[in-house]
Amino acid sequence: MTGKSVSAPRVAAIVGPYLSGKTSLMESLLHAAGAIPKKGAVKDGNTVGDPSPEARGRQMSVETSVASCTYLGESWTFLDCPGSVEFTQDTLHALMVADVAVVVCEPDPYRALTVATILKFLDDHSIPHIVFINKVDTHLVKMAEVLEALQAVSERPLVLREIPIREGDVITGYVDLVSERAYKFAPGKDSDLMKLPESLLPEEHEQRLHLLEALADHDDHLMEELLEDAVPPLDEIYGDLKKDLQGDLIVPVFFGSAEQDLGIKRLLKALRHEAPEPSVTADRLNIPKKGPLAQVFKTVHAQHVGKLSFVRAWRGDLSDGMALNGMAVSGMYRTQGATNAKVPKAIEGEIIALGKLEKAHTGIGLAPTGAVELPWPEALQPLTCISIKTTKSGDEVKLSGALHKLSEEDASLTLEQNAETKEQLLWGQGEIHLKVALSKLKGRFNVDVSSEVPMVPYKETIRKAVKQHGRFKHQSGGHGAFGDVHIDIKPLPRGSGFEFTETVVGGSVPRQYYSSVEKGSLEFMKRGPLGFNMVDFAVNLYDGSYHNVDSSDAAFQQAARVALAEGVPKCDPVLLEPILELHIAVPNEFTAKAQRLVTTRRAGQILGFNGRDGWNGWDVVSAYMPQAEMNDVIVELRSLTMGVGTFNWAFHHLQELVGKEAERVVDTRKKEFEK
Ligand SMILES: Nc1nc2c(ncn2[C@@H]2O[C@H](COP(=O)(O)OP(=O)(O)OP(=O)(O)O)[C@@H](O)[C@H]2O)c(=O)[nH]1
Ligand SMILES: [Mg+2]
Repeated sequence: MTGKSVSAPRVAAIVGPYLSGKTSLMESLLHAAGAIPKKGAVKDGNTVGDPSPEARGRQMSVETSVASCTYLGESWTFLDCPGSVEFTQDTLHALMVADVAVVVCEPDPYRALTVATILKFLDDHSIPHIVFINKVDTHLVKMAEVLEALQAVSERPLVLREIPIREGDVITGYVDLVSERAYKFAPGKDSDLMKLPESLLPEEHEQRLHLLEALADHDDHLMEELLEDAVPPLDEIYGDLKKDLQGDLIVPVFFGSAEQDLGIKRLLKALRHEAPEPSVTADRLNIPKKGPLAQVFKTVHAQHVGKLSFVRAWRGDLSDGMALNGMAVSGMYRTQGATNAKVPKAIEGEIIALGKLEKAHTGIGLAPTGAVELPWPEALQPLTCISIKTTKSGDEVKLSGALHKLSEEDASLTLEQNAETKEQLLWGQGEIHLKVALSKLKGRFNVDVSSEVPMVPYKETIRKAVKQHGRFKHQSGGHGAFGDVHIDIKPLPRGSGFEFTETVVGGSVPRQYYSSVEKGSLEFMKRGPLGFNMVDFAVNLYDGSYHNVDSSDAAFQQAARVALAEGVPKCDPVLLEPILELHIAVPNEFTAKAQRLVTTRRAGQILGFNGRDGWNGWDVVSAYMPQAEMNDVIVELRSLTMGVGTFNWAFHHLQELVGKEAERVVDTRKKEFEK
């Protein structure tokens, strides 16, 4: 190929399932481009990606790492994204600002499903992407099977760009299907040209034709050439490859080994020639043309420099000190893994971290003329929670400040002050997600917290009506206290809450004390005879008596409480437990397992199942599930479904809970009050 002009800085997001080798691939790419003299390894904890203690400690990516290099005079930034489904939020954000995604896959057809969710996001957003089948040094790779399995989870056609050359079972090189040249892998270097093995010719012809046909689907001229058996010129093929990747019409497939540095330069070259320019990406995203305009895709509260807003400069250049969204940029940094180097400016296309934009949030467009709203994915719904407390009293303010910062960094991590259980709940995407948050609290903010399984906000109600008399009489020193009421207590249908009425005749209770009786009832409701908030019942005040001097608001409140304390236990009290409605999404080979997950839990009830809207081969199982049974649902669902199953949930109704489980709950509650 000739005549390539120098591109503006481009961004490739490296994505793919958990542990497929993304951090290793970034390391290899940086090394191949000459950005690092020596490669680190994930197991040695010295890669450019994953610089945080949480990532190092777990040998997994827990957030997106940023690093840049120059390859053949062109600037690249790689966003090494976490693969674990619990850290997906960061990955989606990185994809929103990337020109191209490299989807790193395992060379194992049985693992193809684990790529489904990310491919769906790429397809839905028309983000150009390349598949890189990694770890070809380890497996006896059956390329056709891997490709077929991946194709089953991709809406876009996958097209092999190269086929493997093998010695025995080992892949030792590749044949490029465009140039029809054969190369022997040379770790870390450009592969050596070799003679195309005769035995590969039939496969090479077949796969090349397949590639050309995929391109011809979007190029009538090429289609005519193929029909006429004419040989299409290479420039035409390269032009189509570039155009079709940009339009997300095809997904080119490469293979290699991040760890052994095989096929890495090949991948870099494909990126260089075929990945879209930033201005093309900005147009795809309908970013307004007028610059300067940058978009925040990641927020970090760094220990020494304070708040950093990582942005992609979509239009125009940026410089330190400039005003964006009414705030002055204070410090501009180019990030390379753990290090932030101060720079005075950044040019269009670059990824750069901007200091001290205190009011900027992830997703927002920054411009000198003020904030620009740009399309951005919604925060993922939290799936599990823990109840947390500081271990040192006096740390509460520090904790809430730290949590505020952590959820600013990660929209899928949220804090809730639960009014009913009085607990502080930390919500997230899974166990590891929450554990990592706790370790950040300790490591970065020096706040120690203990965590517990959250309480279930049980309620209670009654099943029978009674009439009850309640009297409060007290004589102490001067004037006394007197209140006297007759009330009806009766159950109401589910969801009614509490109702207060009065049918007093003849002024037996003066009007000004009606509200006192109501207040007394509301006070009593906070803790019914079983120990929980009462709901779905009514109190009607129909009679009573008063004393001219001794009656008061307080005395009538007290009388109402006396009446309820005596009356409610006679009304057949019953516990109510919150039931959630779940929609569990799984590939349909796991539908039966998802249904079993529901039915094997106490009071789990299947409502039905349907195809998942817009998701080929997926089902959604709808179910009711007691909140008390929810705690490890996500853990079990993931272990049943290779990690890909997920669900959304909402509170649905309260349901009576009787029998042993109810006794246990009431008993535990009693003990809590005795503490
Ligand atoms: N044999 C072999 N192992 C590899 C290769 N690439 C990565 N690995 C190993 O796979 C494991 C995971 O590698 P990472 O680079 O951390 O994978 P990742 O995709 O970044 O993982 P997450 O970000 O946590 O999803 C490590 O033990 C690597 O040494 C490869 O090409 N060949
Ligand atoms: Mg990683």
